[in-house]
Amino acid sequence: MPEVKMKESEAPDAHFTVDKQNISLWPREPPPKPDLSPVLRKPLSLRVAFICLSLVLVASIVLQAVFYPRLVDKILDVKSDAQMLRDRADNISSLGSVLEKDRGRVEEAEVQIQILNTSLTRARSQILSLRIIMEQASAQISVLTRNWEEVDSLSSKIPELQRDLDKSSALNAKVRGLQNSLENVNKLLQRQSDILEMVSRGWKYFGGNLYYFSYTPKTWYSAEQSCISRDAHLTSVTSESEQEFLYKSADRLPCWIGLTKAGTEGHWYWVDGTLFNKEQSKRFWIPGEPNNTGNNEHCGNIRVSSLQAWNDASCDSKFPFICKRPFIQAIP
Ligand SMILES: [Ca+2]
Repeated sequence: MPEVKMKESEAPDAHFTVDKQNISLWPREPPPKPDLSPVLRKPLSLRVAFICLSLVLVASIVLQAVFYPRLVDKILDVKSDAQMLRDRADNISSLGSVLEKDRGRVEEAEVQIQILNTSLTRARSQILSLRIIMEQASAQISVLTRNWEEVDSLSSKIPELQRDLDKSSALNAKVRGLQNSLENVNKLLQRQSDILEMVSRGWKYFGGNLYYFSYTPKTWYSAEQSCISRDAHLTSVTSESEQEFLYKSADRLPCWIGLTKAGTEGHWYWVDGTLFNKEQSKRFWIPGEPNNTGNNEHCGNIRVSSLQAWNDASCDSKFPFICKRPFIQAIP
């Protein structure tokens, strides 16, 4: 220690000199710093370190004292926040399931929306169709309205038209009556014309039938063929007046008529299809006939000029013959 004091006392004082134009400050070299020994520096650094540690300790204690309650509060807050976050996480997971359900509902809603869109499209097309129909109906209503106006104007003329119509109806009735009369007259004229035309060709008219008297002798079968070629058959006889007409027209000549039993077992019949009435026909046979001479008399003729005129004869015999066909007026 005395050496240190001595060295501090031996340090030169500062002197300031002015030498002519030079100003100098001396000693020019700075005094050497005291060289503290490690022995002295070490305790000081320890104390400083100790003091620093103490200060840090005190500071930490103070800080703990000051901030501990706040820290505890913060921890509690953090815990409550964590609990809140956990609750929210639970809520989020429950929300996830809810969202999953909602997604299904949303998909169903989307399907229903598509169906609704399809329905709307159809409805829109139907509306368009209805609009077209409405326009057409409107046009038709316009036409009907114009027609109705015309009808309304014509309705005022109905009474006058009704009077004219009554007059014309009466006239029409008279005209129809005259037309019917004229038609009947025309039919009669046509009938007479047809009959006259047939008569001019050698036919005779009686009782609604036409008769053709052929005076060329033929066998019964050839006579029938000749009648068929005239669109007729050998005549049938169904009444006394017809019988009388025939025997008188035959002028006492024996003539074949359409009576035969050929092809049957003794049953007479008319070749033109008329039903043969055996009982009513008995009055037309010559007494004693039919006698079937030689078992070969299978055809009938008018032999005498009398109501009792029929005789059975051999079909191969040749006689004049009488054809008959119903008179059917030609349709004009
Ligand atoms: Ca006979």
